[in-house]
Amino acid sequence: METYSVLKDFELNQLVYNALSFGTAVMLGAFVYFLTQIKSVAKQYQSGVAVSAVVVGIAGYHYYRMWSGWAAGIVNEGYRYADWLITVPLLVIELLIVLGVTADHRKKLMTTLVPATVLMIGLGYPGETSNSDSTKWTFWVLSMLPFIYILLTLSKEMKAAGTRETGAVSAAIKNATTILLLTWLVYPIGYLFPVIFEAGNEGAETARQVAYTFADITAKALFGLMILNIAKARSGDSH
Ligand code: RET
Repeated sequence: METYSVLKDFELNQLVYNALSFGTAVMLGAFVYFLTQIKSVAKQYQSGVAVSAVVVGIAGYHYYRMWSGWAAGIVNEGYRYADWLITVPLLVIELLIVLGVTADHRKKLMTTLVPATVLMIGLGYPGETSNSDSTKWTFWVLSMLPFIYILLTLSKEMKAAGTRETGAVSAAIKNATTILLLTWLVYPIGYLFPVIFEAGNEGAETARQVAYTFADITAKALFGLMILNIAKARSGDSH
């Protein structure tokens, strides 16, 4: 049987293949775990944990498709961007549920933050799939505008929630803030690897795929655990 590989270098091709397989396994494992945890928190935070489960469930499907595509010698960035388009707004929503912002304020935040996430991902896609450095830079700059807005808004809300709360809740919010800010920064950097190194560089392509996979695992599964921590700490307070 003829085999196809995306990258000519066997080791690099295998590294990406393994990373995508690992991503699939972690997302599906996290999906099952979050499902078992929904009932472990107080009622008003259960939807936050449920959203975490939805996020890793959707990601598990997309990682499976990316991994099996890669195995067949095909790269389809559409899966990654479709995944982000659905899961990034959901991550913002799950965060706002457990931060304890008032319903009114949450609604207001969501009407600007959700469109901003859609804009950020939508503007990234044409650059990601282009081979031209100038096109990549143009869409990077455009996508950075909603990105900066989102990060500033979320870190302001998380900081406010961290000082509003005390003890375990405040500590759990601070941990989640650190994870969110650090991992989200990986994306605009990973996107630039093929621009920084010359186009078609296999090392750059490997680094981009591995960076995105690592960031996705952290931003979805590890962040989901942080959300669960906040919800559990809050449930302890109210019981
Ligand atoms: C792109 C394009 C280049 C500029 C920027 C980007 C940002 C992407 C981000 C993605 C976050 C994804 C998450 C997924 C987890 O489920 C689109 C790469 C700023 C921030 C958190």
